[in-house]
Amino acid sequence: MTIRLYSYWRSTAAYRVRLALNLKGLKYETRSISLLPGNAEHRQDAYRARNPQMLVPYLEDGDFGTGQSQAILEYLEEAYREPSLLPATREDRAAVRSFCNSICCDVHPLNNLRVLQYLKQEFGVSDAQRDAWYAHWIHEAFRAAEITASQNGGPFTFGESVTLADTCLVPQIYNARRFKVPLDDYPQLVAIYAHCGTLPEFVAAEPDNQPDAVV
Ligand SMILES: N[C@@H](CCC(=O)N[C@@H](CS)C(=O)NCC(=O)O)C(=O)O
Repeated sequence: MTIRLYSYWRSTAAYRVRLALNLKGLKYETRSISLLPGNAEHRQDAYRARNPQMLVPYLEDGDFGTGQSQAILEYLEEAYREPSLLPATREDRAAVRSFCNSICCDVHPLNNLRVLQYLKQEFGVSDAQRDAWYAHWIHEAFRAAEITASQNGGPFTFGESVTLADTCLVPQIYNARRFKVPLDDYPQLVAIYAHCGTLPEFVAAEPDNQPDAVV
């Protein structure tokens, strides 16, 4: 069965899915969907017919398809169990999912492209105000993430094993760096990011290494 990922190189949500696919050793085809204002392929009929939510990522696995990165990550975890990206006990799995939600539900929706564009277009905020908004929500989440990750000791967010938490954290750090948010207060998160950056599965998922990257 062919696995196909509708993706955009700079999308943090698509980056999470690329990481999970790579960590599970799954081969997949990339279909690039440009989010650039001039193109906005995600808003065009062809893509909308596939994903009415008009967001990337969207995953197809044979005849099955779904959007929403968290649903995709959970689907991959159930469909391709080994290697698992969740811990063995339900308590530990809850902790990983809680961490993932703190990034994917509490930060990303406030900081994604359409929200930042809306702030500018509808409320006329300046670039500096937009960037302050962005940084505020990063700091809110990263303060807590730093505590959790420090308690777990590294090299990954939950200790010795890579989990879904890393597939959510690493793209959000990439994005925070893109927006030049100072990360000095988060040495453990930065160390995890650096460690993950040495692993081929993470390198292959990096935005700059995607077929549609503009670098
Ligand atoms: N909750 C969704 C969020 C997806 C999302 O916001 N994707 C962004 C890119 S990271 C997007 O498609 N943005 C298009 C837009 O904002 O118009 C998920 O986790 O998949």
